[in-house]
Amino acid sequence: MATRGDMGTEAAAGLPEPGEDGTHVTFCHICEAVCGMVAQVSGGRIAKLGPDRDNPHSRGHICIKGPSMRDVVYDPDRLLRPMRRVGGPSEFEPVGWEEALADIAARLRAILDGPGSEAVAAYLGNPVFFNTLHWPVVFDFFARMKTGKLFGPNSQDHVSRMVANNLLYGDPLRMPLPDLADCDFLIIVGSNPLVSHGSMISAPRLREQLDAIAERGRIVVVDPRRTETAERFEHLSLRPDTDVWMLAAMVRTLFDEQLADLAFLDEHCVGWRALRDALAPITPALAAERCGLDEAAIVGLARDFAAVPRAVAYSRAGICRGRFSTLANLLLDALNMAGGKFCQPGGSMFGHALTTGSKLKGRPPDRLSRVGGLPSVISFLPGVAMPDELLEPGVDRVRALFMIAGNPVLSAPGGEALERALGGLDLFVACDLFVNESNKYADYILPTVTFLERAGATTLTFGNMLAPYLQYVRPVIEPQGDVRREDEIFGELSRRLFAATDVPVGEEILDGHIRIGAFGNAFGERPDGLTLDRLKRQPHGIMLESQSREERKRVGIKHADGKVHLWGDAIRDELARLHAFRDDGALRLFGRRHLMSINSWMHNVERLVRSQHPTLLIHPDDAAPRGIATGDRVVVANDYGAIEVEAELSEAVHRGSVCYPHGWGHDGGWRRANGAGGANVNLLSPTDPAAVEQLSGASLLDGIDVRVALAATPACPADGKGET
Ligand SMILES: Nc1nc2c(c(=O)[nH]1)N[C@H]1C(S)=C(S)[C@@H](COP(=O)(O)OP(=O)(O)OC[C@H]3O[C@@H](n4cnc5c(=O)[nH]c(N)nc54)[C@H](O)[C@@H]3O)O[C@H]1N2
Ligand SMILES: Nc1nc2c(c(=O)[nH]1)N[C@H]1C(S)=C(S)[C@@H](COP(=O)(O)OP(=O)(O)OC[C@H]3O[C@@H](n4cnc5c(=O)[nH]c(N)nc54)[C@H](O)[C@@H]3O)O[C@H]1N2
Ligand code: SF4
Ligand SMILES: [Mo]
Repeated sequence: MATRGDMGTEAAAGLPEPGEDGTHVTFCHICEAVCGMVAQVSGGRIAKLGPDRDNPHSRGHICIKGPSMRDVVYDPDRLLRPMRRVGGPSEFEPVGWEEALADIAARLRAILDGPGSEAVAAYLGNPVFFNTLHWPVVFDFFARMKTGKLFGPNSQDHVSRMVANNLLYGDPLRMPLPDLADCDFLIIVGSNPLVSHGSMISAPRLREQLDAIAERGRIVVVDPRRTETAERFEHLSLRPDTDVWMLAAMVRTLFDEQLADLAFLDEHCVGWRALRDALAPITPALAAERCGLDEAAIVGLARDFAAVPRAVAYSRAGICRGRFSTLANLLLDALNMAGGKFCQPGGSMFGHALTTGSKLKGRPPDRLSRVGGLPSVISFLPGVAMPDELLEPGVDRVRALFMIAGNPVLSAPGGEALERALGGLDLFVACDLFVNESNKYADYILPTVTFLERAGATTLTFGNMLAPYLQYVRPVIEPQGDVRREDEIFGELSRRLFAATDVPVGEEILDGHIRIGAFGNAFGERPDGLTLDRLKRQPHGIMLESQSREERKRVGIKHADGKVHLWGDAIRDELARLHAFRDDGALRLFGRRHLMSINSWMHNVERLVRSQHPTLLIHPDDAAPRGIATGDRVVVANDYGAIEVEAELSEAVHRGSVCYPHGWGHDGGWRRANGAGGANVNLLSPTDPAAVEQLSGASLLDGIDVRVALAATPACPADGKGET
């Protein structure tokens, strides 16, 4: 088998059954690091969750959120029975599964027989995607219903990166990764891995890897806030949503100063001359003015980058939700290309594919939103289109919605309109662990298992692992109360509505993917290869042998000519739009994450939430003319909304910008979270489909123009949506 090193015995013998007393092996499904954990079970309950030191990938790394999942499992506010809404929002009473499923199936049948499948939509939230063994059943159900309207966090997360991938490599899902193990100079643009634990990179011991790079070379963090990562390494602070200028000027500098690797560009890329010529007007002086940076800093960074052979630029969420995010992501890769850093040791390269060419069955074809004509990307329509899709009259208006593991009222733009829309649906079914700010409008909330009550595999993040690693885990405990797994729920709905006899089985699909993939046994042709059965016999998971860079490049680039495309009409048009854009110098709002938060959930866990206190970070130079001091109540407002929050003066944020975390302002069925304060920052995010990047439909979440002023009367919420 293509495994690396001695990764434990090929036997799961002695491991307890789910719920049995003893030590269980699992991994944390909260973030992309997928850290190995062990669970002590006693009397059928999880007594403790801790690090799995025998996990060959994370080798004992976890953060505080992993063990805190125990508090989620046993949270007194957790839903343990199906709930039916009997009054206004949050007014639920328990109902039996049979009654709930029968009513849902009957009402869905009526909608499908009436307005039809265009009237049915689904919002699939972030945690669904970690449930890799069961999502095939969920997608299969929506495919049977011919649901073309899928929503999710995509447009609030990485959609622009995907559009850039598609332009560059011919496939939205082809993500280049930084080769940290061999890198001597890393530029991080818009990511805070010491807090987020990495995104589009799955590497649980990232901090060690970054420290090692800094030891042998340099790390420069480009960010409007001196983040935890910036603090540890070098920081270059810029005005939010201006990176596109800096990156363009850096690429231009490489060409201008004969630092670009032209032979490399000729070998790997097409269109580089057109890109070079188009970037000529973006001088470092112009970029410096736009970004609030020194010209010398931009030129110096470009020169230093070119001079180090093993160097790479990496970006994440911080440059994905702006006005020019597709172009910014594309230029970041162009910098790697022009520097000759692609497909080189210590440079950027695609990750490993478990299987090549396998498409998620049931994923609907891409389409445009009804209002605004924004595109879906990998089948997901943009968040800004969601309220209109539910509210705007027409035969194809959404009347029935499924929301699984999502909370768009807090996580997406247009929370207020969305609340109105959710309240007016004919049928709204949610699957969640809690009553949250979105599903409190549901007709039914079907309670589901946590990842500790279901089997799982580390396949979501496999393609982004710097060192490929695979693990399958069994449930640690039996499902609590009367909760069910998503595959049970949606398999049952498929049977009731469509008399389905061929509902997919997640483990069979995974086994097939493993077998036909690069590491698999090819159904016996490569007897040493991997099968799901073999994987199961190595409970701590296995490290797989890396494929060569050349092989990954060959498989990774989907353009017919096998080259990276650095030019095209879309890029030309985006550059024209950039040149026409005028920054009026308003205060710009951007976000931050906290180690003890995960998006809009886990705020009900006392030990996580008690030390958190969301504040609006504002630079003293911006606070002084407004008469704002730390602790003051301030109103943050723009044309889209207003929130009242607490101010905190901080020199860590770039002058002319303010920073506030998302996922706060709770008003759901989680009592501790409701009392945690904070406000829903996404009420300030533009909801007009014309106001977002048309190419990707990315929500504008970082770099929003706002006004900030002292609140007129303390404790009098602006627009009724302030902190409690
Ligand atoms: N503790 C914790 N970990 C998490 C999460 C969480 O909520 N909490 N969420 C998980 C999820 S879903 C994701 S997608 C990942 C995201 O992973 P990351 O992208 O690493 O995480 P963020 O903290 O969002 O980092 C974005 C950074 O971009 C900066 N930024 C904002 N605007 C700009 C800009 O215009 N230009 C530049 N250069 N930088 C900008 C912000 O200051 C921030 O430091 O994190 C995951 N991990
Ligand atoms: N302003 C601003 N907004 C942002 C971001 C930002 O940086 N700034 N980040 C965006 C990003 S990157 C993301 S990914 C989104 C996330 O946004 P969403 O995906 O909409 O929501 P989450 O906040 O992750 O909430 C997840 C819900 O799933 C439930 N849940 C947790 N585990 C499970 C499970 O195993 N099964 C089921 N059925 N339910 C479960 C939780 O109780 C919670 O109600 O937020 C986005 N919103
Ligand atoms: S870093 Fe992410 S995967 Fe690891 S324990 Fe923390 S939340 Fe879980
Ligand atoms: Mo995300």
